[in-house]
This record gives sequence, C-alpha cells and structure tokens, in this order.
Amino acid sequence: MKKTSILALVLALVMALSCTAYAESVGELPLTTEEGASVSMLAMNSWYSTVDLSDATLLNELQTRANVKIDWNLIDPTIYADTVSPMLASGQDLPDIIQLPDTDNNMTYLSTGMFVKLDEYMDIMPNYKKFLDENPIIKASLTAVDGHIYYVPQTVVTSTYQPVMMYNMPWIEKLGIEAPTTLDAFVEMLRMFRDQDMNGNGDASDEIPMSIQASFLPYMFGPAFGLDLVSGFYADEAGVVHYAAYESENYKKYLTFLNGLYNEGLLEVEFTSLNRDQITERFANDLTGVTYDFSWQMSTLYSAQYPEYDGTKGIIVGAAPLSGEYPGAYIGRTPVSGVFGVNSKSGNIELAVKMLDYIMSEEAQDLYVWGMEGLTYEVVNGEREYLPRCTEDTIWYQGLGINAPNMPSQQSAEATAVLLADWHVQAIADMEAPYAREPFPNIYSTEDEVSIISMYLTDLTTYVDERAVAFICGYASIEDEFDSYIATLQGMQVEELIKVKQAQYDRYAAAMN
Ligand SMILES: [Ca+2]
Repeated sequence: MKKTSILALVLALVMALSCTAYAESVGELPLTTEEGASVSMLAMNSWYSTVDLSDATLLNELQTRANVKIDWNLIDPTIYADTVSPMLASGQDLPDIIQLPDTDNNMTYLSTGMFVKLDEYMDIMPNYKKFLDENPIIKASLTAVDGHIYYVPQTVVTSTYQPVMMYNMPWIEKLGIEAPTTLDAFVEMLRMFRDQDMNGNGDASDEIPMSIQASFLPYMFGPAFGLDLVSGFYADEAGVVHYAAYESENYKKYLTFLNGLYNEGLLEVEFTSLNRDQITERFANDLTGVTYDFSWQMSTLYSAQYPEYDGTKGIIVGAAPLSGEYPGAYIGRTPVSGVFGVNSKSGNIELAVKMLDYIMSEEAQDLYVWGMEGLTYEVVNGEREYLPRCTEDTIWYQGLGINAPNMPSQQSAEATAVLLADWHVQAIADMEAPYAREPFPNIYSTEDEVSIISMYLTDLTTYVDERAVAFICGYASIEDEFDSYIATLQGMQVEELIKVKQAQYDRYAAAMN
C-alpha cells in the first residue's frame, strides 16, 4: 500500500513538474532544442518574378529564432492554384504545412480530413489563440460548419485603403463651396462642373463633371439608399439578410437617381467602358472633377498627374461618403485573403503546429512589416522609420521577405501609411476610417449551399448587372419595367439564395458569440 502511494505521489510530482515545464515552454523560443529540427512547407513564392523567398533574410531570421528550419517548396503565385490543387487532390507526398490554393470557402479540402483541427491544439498555440480572441470576425469566418478551425489566415486591411470619393480640390475651391456630403449638394456641384470653365482654358464645354468606372457606382451611391450593392447580400440590424438589387423600393430609387445623372450628362455616356488609365489621362489634362477609386490612388496616381503637386498638399483628395435618406458609408472588404493548414498525415504535427503558431506571433508579424533595425529601419526620436533603400530598391526589399506572401502574414495599415504623404494619411484618418462599414462576411458553405449557389447565383448577377445598365441609360424604362425585373429575379430563385445566405449569416453570428 505504502509503496504504491509513494509511487503515486512521485508520479503526481513528476507530472506536476513536467506540466509546469511544459506550460512555461509554450510559445517560447526556441520552439525546440533539438538539433536539425525542420518542418516542410508548401507556399507561394513572391509576386516579383525575380525574387526567390526560399533564402529570404527575414524569414531565415525567423527560423533561427525558432531553431526550426523550413524546407520550402515555393511555387510561382501565377500558377499556384493550378499546381497545388492536383497535389491536394492526390493527397500524396504533401509537406507538413500547406498554403491552400484558395480560402476553401466550399470546404472542399477541410471536409476530407486532410487538415488538422487546429482548435484541438490551442494549448500549444498561444499566439494564434490570442489572435483569434482579438479578431472575432476573422475567427467566425474561419469556423467551419462543424465548429472546428482548420486554418490560420493571411489577411488584408479591411476598413482603410478601400474605394472612396475623390474630388478635384482646386475646382471646389474655385467654386467657393465645401466638398459635398449629401446627394443633393453633390448633384449641384456636378452641374457647376459641367457648366463652368473649371480648368480655366477659356472653353466652358470641355469639363467632364465625373469620371468613374462602372464597378464603383454601387460603392459610391448604394449606402445613401440604404443598400450594400457591393456585397450584394447584406444583413440589416435585426440580422435579416437581403439582396440589395431585389429591394423593390430602395433599389428603384437608386436606379432612378443614376438615370437622372445620366440624362443630365453628369454620368457620362461611356461610363460602362471607362478604365483607370483613361481617368488618369483626364486628370493629367485637368478635365474631370470627381472620381471614385481605392484611396491609395489619390496621392500616388491622381494628384501626381498635376505638375504643381509637390507632395505637401493634395490636389485630388478623398472626402466623406455621400448621404441621402440613409447615412453615407464606405463598404470595406472581408479580411481573409489566404489560409494555411497542417497536414493531418504529417509525422511532425506538433512541431508544425508550433511553428505555424510562432509564424502568427506578434514578434514574427512585426518582422514581416518592419524587418530588422539597421537593415530596413532605424529608430528616430523613438519612432521607427524605413531606410531609404526600402523604397529605392524594390527587388532587394521584396527579397528580404517583407510582407511575407508565403506566410500567414497580416497586412498592416500602419506600415502602409509610412509609405504615403502626410496629407494622404490624414485624409484617410478623417474621411475614410470613420465611415467604414463591414461587408457581408465570408462564411463556409455546406455542400447543399454550394449546389444552390452554383446553380443560380451567376445567372442572377449577370441579369442584375445587365438590367442596371439598361435602367440607368434608359434602354429600359424604370417606370414600366421595374416590376417585371423583380418578378424575373423571383423566377431566378433569388429567394432560395437569400435563404442560403441567411443560414450562413446565422452560423456566422453564432460563431461570433
Ligand atoms: Ca474648360
């Protein structure tokens, strides 16, 4: 009896000690003391064709700190999906960590069991656990229908550097008005742009009030009519899902408004074919007063067309969104742009999981964004500044592994701001960030949902897009034909699709809680 209890006590002590030691080692570096430890990893190489990330300084540094070597299989991103999809389909000779060819929204890969359920390893993934706790939207998007989390994400900025309103500020100043924030004031301004010699060349007829690519019209005017035409499907405050182009009252008002702009010559005849190069050319000749584009473009592309632009004051400048019956908003995008999983057939699962966790750590993310002191940045007055070579020598900079396209890296608004003019960064803080609105979330589809979506959605959106142009340009009469348009959408099973999106949204909302 005594011997047994002593043995039990010793065992309990050993377990307690080893648990303590284990707990202390979780998430700490190096990840292993074993010599020559390695994990294999399949991922995208750089988008710069002359850059090879298999020997990138920053990523090598990461491996040194972890004491884990990564055996890379890096593939050209332009052929990544075509190359990797058959490899995954065969399931043979796959590495420990895999960057998927897409975000697996239809659960094609995760439903086969080929990837480890990462939520079952959270006790050795402290960095990823922290990331998920701090990012509930991403966590909900990554939660599969079975409630498990299979992937770590690569993410993009979602609420800044998105499409925004931009005005020709010298024109606005010449009129002595404020940048408009309502539909009514906006239309008044367009009329003045149309009728006056804004560019001062003596010809009052060469001004184009607004130059906008057709794909940005839903961003620009949808929110003022209470519609998220960008996502298409959206949930209202009560969590009820709608399809924006099927909202018989508000969508009709939206089309009527655009048809009015078109009839007045405020939306130009060739708006459906206009591209960014043409718009840039118009700014270069000071011919246009308004555009709508990714906010990135206002300094680096559009303002830069003006010879007087010196980087201190913007010429084509972002402004707040337009409000109508509903408040203006800027529709953001969903954060997850790529995913990485651990091969469930790997003989090295625990180390692969730990390495993936370290790759997601704040320390590693900081390395992808900033690089290393003396190499990519210096500290001036307590703040980090990139060294000149970072902007002067792109191939060198990319070759370091900056922003790590082959890692689950998180795009940073802070690091983007560093590369832009001060007035531009300030404009984004003032006029874009406060109005950002989340788009419809990205949610995994069940097999039944996939079949309904693939059966109906493409035909539906094609029809909606075609009718939108017809109504705006007046080829079809809103008065006479809008009701039959709505009836056609019903015939195209729009209600079935709304049901699917509602079920998905409900799962998302549940995963958020
Ligand atoms: Ca003129």
